[in-house]
Amino acid sequence: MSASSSAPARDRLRIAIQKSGRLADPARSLLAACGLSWRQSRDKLFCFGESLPVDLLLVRDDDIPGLIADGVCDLGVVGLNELDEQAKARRQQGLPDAYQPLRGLGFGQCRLMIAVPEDWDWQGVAQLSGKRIATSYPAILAAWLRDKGVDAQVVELSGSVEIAPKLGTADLICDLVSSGATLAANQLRPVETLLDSEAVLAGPVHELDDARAGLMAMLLRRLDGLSRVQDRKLLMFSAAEERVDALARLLPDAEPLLRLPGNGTSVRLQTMCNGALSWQRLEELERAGAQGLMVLAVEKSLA
Ligand code: PRT
Ligand code: ZN
Repeated sequence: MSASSSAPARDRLRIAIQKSGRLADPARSLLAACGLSWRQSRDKLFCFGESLPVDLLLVRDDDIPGLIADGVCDLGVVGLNELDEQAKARRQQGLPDAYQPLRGLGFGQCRLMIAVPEDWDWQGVAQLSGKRIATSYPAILAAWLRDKGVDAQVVELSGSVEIAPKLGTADLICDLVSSGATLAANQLRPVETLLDSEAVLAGPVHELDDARAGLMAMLLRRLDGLSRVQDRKLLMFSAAEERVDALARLLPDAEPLLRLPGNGTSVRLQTMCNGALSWQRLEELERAGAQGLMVLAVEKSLA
């Protein structure tokens, strides 16, 4: 039986995103790139979908997994760190799984790491035994310590974790790191990674069984289309027939060259390339006989 079968059927999809913070703008931009647009409501917590029946709920990131678990929202954009923490906490309480990451979104990258005072002579995880570790991720940390067979004390803090060793409330910390500047500023050194995180689109563990299922499938397909074309470039040029093989050899990382009808003396060619095509590379192709080189960014794709 699906989880939603007891709930009234809904024909609008509801997505929770962060109201403000690191993931707020990229989440909105990504959904807009999927063709969604909204009428902003006055309280700015609920945005009514205009182009499609897909509404947005603007909330704190910590609330997103719970909103999906309760069926208030169907999808959410949230850090894998937050989703994993709440999933593990549910499991530790004996509750069933209620959400899952559906797609990695390629932004909000960071790592959940153990960091120790810089003056420690780091020998390995056994050194954590008997120590107090400050973190906002107690469930992930507890599971990791159990997995490593280390008996340490988890000190749960909701913020300012980096300052805990200086304040004497903990010996070391377990926190998110991106550039590493915050750790360095607090004389801490990252030594172990517990989780590589990024923003994910999270959804329920059970499939929806009303009109929302089609909307969700469409959204996922569009997201996949966007990630497929990310960093892809369409390269177009012309060349004399006898130069084509040499030019193809200069493009080993591209798809096979596609021939289009030319003007008799030359062939028109196109191919998809991954990553940036530098000026240097284009000049090299030109020297090998390519004419009228053109690089076009790919915006959308359906497979
Ligand atoms: O108000 P709300 O509860 O919604 O926001 P929040 O303050 O809880 O979250 P926010 O906006 O700070 O972060 C949202 C998500 O962004 C996190 O859950 C992560 O998935 C992701 N993210 C990516 C980060 C970082 N990078 C990050 N560097 N979240 C936090 N940090 C913090 C980290 O905790 C530490 O204090 O930045 C500091 C370290 O940064 P560096 O660059 O100095 O290493
Ligand atoms: Zn938060």
